[in-house]
Amino acid sequence: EFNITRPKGYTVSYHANPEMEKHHFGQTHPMKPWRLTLTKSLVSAYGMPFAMDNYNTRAATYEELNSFHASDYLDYLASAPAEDMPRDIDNPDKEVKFNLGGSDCPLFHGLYDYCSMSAGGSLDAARKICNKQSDIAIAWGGGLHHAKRSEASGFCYINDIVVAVLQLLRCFPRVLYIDIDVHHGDGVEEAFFSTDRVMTVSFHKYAPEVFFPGTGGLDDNGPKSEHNPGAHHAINVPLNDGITDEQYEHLFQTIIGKINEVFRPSAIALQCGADSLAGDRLGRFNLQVQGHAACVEFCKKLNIPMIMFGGGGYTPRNVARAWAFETSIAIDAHKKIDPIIPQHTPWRERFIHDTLFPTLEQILGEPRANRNTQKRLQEIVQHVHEQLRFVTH
Ligand code: V1S
Ligand code: CA
Ligand code: ZN
Repeated sequence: EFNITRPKGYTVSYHANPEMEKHHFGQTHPMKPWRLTLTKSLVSAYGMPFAMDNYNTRAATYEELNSFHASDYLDYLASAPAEDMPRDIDNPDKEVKFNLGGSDCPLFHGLYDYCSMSAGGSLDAARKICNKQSDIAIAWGGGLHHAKRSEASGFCYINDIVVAVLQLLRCFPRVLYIDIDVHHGDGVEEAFFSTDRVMTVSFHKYAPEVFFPGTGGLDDNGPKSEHNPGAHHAINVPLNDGITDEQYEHLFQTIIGKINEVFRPSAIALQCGADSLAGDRLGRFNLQVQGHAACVEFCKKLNIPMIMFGGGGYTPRNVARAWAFETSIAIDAHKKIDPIIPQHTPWRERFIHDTLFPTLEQILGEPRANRNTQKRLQEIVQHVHEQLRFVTH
């Protein structure tokens, strides 16, 4: 039934753990780990697992998480009582200090297991890339780019990306981090502020004060202190509401193409947050699955070992569409898969005429007004080119 075969000449690995998907942030919280189940079921319905090495992800160890995170933070995360448990009267300030227990980063049952499994998948992916057992490693359960060394932030508790990139740095001289989540990849940017071995690039909606996390302006390129090798190695692409596929693809290809020439990365870490799609519950862009996926395809064509992480994405069926289609790009099957979603998937029973590429009217809702002028996008490209003049390798 499926004519999906292993790609010729390279290996793709898929890292997931069905246990992760059973965790709940709470009824009204936008982050729904079951979107990972939906993604996996769509990937399987298309027969894609036949074309990849499939690994059941383990939990990262305390020592592995400790490669980036502070011990007192990890200790508290491991022991923190769930929301409905009695509070620890000896530690009233710890939740505040670590930004835990608010509405963005609630303390839920199994939190530590959830975090360590997310990081375990990303770390396994990095190890497969390091020892050349895979050329593209997929970890949709990772991509939690806001977590800091000693602080949870924006639905992220453990920064699996930083942990994975630290692993990549053991085997590769330079790593390029690219972030297409609608939010600024602040945690990853900050973690590598003082090294020239990692260049971070985030495309995001930017409106300080009103849109989370409020950082990532065009001029924020890493601390410009005199002896900081990391200066000019943080690239930010601040965008307005309603950006289209055409504009985004052009911007992405121009900027990433140039960075590839100048920085010459030996590995790529690509955060594929799907909240940059049109119709996302938190996002503001007009990207279609095709436009989002074009970024993945562009990176793949650079022929550099790559990890693909998940991230945000709050309209679960669109998240599954994007990540399943991007998995098909990784295995080079995207030109032959049928856009009509196959029979036998749980969702096909309810949505008989569903396709991978819904038209705006079908599901994504009214497009947003596009607030991105060509003039502004040109200025952004210009500024990035100026930053890259400082980069020599
Ligand atoms: N935008 C947004 C948003 N929505 C929520 C939220 C809504 C309902 C809930 F029950 C709980 C939280 N929080 C936010 C943002 C955080 C966005 C994180 C994005 C994560 C990622 O996609 O980049 C990667 C996985 N938080 C805020 O805007 C902060 C507040 C300032 C306002 C909202 N309240 C709930 C908390 C404080
Ligand atoms: Ca981003
Ligand atoms: Zn996001």
